[in-house]
Amino acid sequence: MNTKFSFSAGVWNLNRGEDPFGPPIRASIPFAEKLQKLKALGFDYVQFHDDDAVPLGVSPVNVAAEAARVRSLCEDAGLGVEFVAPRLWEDPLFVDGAITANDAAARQAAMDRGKRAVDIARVLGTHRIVLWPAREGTYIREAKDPLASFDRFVEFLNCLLAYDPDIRILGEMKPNEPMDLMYLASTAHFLALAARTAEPDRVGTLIEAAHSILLGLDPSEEMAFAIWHGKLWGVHLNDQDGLKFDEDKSFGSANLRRAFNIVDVLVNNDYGLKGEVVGLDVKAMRTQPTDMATKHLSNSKRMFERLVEVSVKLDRSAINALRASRDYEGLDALILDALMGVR
Ligand code: 3MF
Ligand code: MG
Repeated sequence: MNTKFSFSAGVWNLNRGEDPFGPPIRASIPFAEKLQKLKALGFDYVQFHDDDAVPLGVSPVNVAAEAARVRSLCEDAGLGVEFVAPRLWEDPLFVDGAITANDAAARQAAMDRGKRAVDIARVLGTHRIVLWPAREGTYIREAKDPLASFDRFVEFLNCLLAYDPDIRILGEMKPNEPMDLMYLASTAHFLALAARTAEPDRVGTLIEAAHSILLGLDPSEEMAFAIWHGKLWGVHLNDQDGLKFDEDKSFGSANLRRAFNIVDVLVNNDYGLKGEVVGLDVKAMRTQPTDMATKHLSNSKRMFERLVEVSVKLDRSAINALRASRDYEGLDALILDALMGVR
């Protein structure tokens, strides 16, 4: 049982509140100030997209120096870097996807971009490369050849694995948005594909709660399956109110019991003991003004910590007895009482 956790968040989790239907409504927070805010909230690590750390305009010869500057800013703030994620969805060249694009030039650009992310990660001091394959799917089923797409995924992963023998790749799978039909919609799909790469032991997963929910799955079950494979190397905790757009609500905000089950599976399976971090991928509500737009992070972290306490206090022998007697109504009441602070 592990009850000591490290926390992280992405620099994008302190954003200006823009959404697909409206512009930014908060002032942008300078980078160094974001780091200070995260530290003050009790975070230990920060997460980056490649271009959050080193903007694309920086010429290749200066990438390492710029990444080193960012690393010292993080160190000065007392934060480590959890991971770097190549942003393979914004460049107009990636309009049809990057890894699975039909255009060979786009696929080549994706590999170059992936290597650049690895270069940056090396300087920032992390081995973790997170891959959210945002546009690797289709709007209409007939647009791409699925089998060729799976081959292209393997080719992309093998390319990065060969480029740096120390990196680990963490697939962060999501079933839809921005694409209608996403390839490798679930963690299980990605793990099955990982087994076909040149080095399966270096390919694992980061599971985002909202993504599992969008898939119609319970996040704690997906996490348990990845843990069973020894491949839950990261999490993005948040919440999601049903099958809508990707809401990234504060952890526990929509469904406390579902949040509890996530915490319980992490606590009881030693998540964190090998350096795994509790990442929070949460967005402040668009209504929050700048000075109040950190509560989504503090609330999520506090909810996680309170649910750890609930998990630790649970009477496991009572649970085992209820399981043995198949009294699942009794078990249901025990869990709800624990969440209400009654027992
Ligand atoms: C999308 C996400 C992303 C990823 C991030 C790192 C912007 O639903 O969750 O957040 O977490 O790109 O891979
Ligand atoms: Mg995420």
